Amino acid sequence: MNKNFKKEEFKKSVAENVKTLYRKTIDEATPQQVFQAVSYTVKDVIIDDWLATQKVYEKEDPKMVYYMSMEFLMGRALGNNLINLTAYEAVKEALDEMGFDLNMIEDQEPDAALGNGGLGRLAACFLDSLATLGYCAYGCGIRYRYGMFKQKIENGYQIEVPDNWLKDGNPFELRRPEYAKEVKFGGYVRVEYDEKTRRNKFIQEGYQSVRAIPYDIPIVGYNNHVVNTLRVWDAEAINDFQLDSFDKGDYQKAVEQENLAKNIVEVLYPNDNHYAGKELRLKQQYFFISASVQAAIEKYKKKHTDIRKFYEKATFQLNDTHPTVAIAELMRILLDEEGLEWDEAWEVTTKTCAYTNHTIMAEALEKWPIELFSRLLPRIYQIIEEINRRFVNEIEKKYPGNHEKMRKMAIIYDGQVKMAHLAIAAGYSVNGVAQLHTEILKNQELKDFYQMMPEKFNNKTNGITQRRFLLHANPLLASWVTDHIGDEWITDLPQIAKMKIYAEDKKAQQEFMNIKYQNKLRLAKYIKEHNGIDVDPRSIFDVQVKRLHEYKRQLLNILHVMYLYNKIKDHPELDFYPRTFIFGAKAAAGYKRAKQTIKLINSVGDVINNDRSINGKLKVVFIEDYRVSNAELIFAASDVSEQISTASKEASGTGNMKFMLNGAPTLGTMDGANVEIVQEVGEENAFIFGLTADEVINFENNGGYYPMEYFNSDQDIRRVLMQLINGEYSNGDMNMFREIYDSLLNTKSSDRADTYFILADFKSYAKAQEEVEKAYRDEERWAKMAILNMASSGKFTADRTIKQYVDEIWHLDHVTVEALN
Ligand code: 26M
Repeated sequence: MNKNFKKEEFKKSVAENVKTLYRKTIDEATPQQVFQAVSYTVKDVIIDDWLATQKVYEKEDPKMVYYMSMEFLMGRALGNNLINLTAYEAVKEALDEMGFDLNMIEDQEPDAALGNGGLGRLAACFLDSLATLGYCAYGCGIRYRYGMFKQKIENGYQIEVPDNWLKDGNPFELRRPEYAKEVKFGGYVRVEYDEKTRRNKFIQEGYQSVRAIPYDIPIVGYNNHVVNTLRVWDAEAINDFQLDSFDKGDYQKAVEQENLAKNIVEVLYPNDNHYAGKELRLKQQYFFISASVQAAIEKYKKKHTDIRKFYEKATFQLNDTHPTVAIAELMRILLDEEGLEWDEAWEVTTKTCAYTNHTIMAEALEKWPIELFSRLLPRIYQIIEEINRRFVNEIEKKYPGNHEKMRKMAIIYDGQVKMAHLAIAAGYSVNGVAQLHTEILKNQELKDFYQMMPEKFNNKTNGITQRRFLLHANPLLASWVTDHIGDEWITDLPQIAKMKIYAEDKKAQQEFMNIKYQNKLRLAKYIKEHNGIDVDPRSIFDVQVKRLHEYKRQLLNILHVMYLYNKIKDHPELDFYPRTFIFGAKAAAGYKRAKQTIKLINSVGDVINNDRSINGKLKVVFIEDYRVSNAELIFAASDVSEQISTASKEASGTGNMKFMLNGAPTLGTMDGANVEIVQEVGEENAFIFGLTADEVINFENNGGYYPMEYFNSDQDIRRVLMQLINGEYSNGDMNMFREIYDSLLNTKSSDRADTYFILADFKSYAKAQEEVEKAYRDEERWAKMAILNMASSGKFTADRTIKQYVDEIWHLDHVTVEALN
């Protein structure tokens, strides 16, 4: 418990804040106002540690990592900050005494949803681990005015509602206008010979520019006084409207710059694993990268004179290719502003930048048309051309006369700038995010690059923070674990293995199942409030929550629900164990098939949930607006973790780890980190089915997959598919789900039907689901499995992942911070 939290002082400070912020007494304040007041009080405490941390960094000058990411899916800050300050219980008590419930106050905070899904949430978990482990780290990102859209379900369809998350202000952020940077777009490059240096000078002219203003958000380490910084950039116009400007050209330009600034940070692109090639997206990328790289160089130069050693004190981790323009921006500053020679600048850059790959989905690869790229970033484009020229020379040297290699590996080819190729050519490290994924990168997707530069490639299996996803999300289970093995698991998750000895202990099994039941009641209440659906907390909570994507196969799940429903209707006498299928998923706004799948899930739910004849044995719930804050409730209450992607397609997955930590066995394919989960917990404690990655890749490369054969030869499959087009779930509308049906069977387009092997895996999935039911009926067996899952989750802490990044890639210095007083 944090000793800086004196209850009486805390209460006084909250009351004081309500007064100065809202001119109200505490009993007149709305819950939102109390949230704000409490947050400002907490921020006060954080600020002292934040200052102390910066002092230590000043003095010790450790090597630091800049984690560059278009996305940071932070979720709520208040509860997490209290947890990491070890002040949660004290504040809960203090608020109780004031007549407020901390949970209710936490619920006033909007999620900071500056991310889509896995990639953005991973960045958030990494920041938590970096601070907790005592490493100097900056998150660099964009302060989107609107984050991930809020999802409403109307008539079964997804409606996107803007996420105005800043409307009541963000109490934890700090605006830092004194560190503003200018970022330039467009215009042209004038080359001028400089007699003095005997070098060409490159001068960008006729450009538009915006002012990047940083906002700093504190990242509190767990119980160690370390507070790091997430720096997100806002955009402002440089020449605030000159109303007296009679120069028409100037006036026009002022308006344009105003608009540029306003548009750049307006909204997060809500695409997940899909690249659309939008100009504004490239503007966003260069905007925050240019500002971040300028700031990093400026910070280095405060203490150091030799820019050629920049990489000794700083490293840039590029979260996928989205921030890859950092490579060229660093080159630009080193060449044009610091006056280095090409080779010197290249050495610094290639020792500074490292790249993480998060996907093998072809449609996610960023390839910018050179017309767009060179128009928006003329100097950056020149630099990339030169990087490409030299890289192509390297390829030619290594593979003389092999035009094929050049064609496949060049950074600029076919009129496009290929960002992954740039990241690999210039990065000193290329990592995948789970063992299987890294092997696929090395042997399939990035084979040519691996053969040429094998030393760059490495794996860093993802992880999650147990502070948010167990300690905060599941207080009952967290206390139970602490009561048995002490609290060291909070910063040393592998210690949770000590719980293995309780897996067969009857009393412990009952306690575990009871905690799960309490959490299921909590979720059932949420579902009742939000969906109006009654769910039976004694039924199996079978949960699939993640972005909606065809490769994740929510469709396989709902088709199986349709199959079960048929079975129950045909055989009412069957002893069917009650199940609640819970879905949560946002579809990218323009992703038609994904949106149809949401409609299908809701339509199936409507029919099944309202069929009195099945006695509530089957329920289907679609949780609206799945996001970090309700995810915390959901993981804690889950019995079964659905991780059913087409093998080879899910790079890692991290939700799988959150379920495991909360004692939900995996029902899944041998994909991504599922493979390692099974390694840790044992096959007998997971439900594995489906094609392997090798089998999928083999079909993809050599053909031979014919989904129609399953349709022809399997009555159950045929019946379910026919129900997509016979109006069964659409009030007689035979067209509503026709496209889904076609996608599984018809090869109208050039694509193979059933791209994601749903029919191939259907029967083995159904079989695995039967195994789940059988296991669940045996309560002792189930409790044992669940406890073993939780107790085997030690590997999947982001603390381990970050240690590996530090030891094998970044080589950061460790710091410790003492409390100020
Ligand atoms: C690209 C272009 C334009 C707009 C948006 C994008 C884009 C945004 C997010 C592309 C991909 C994005 O995220 C991909 C992602 O979340 N990948 C997931 O990363 C996780 C963390 O490594 C893995 O666990 C998941 O398996 C992987 O799907």
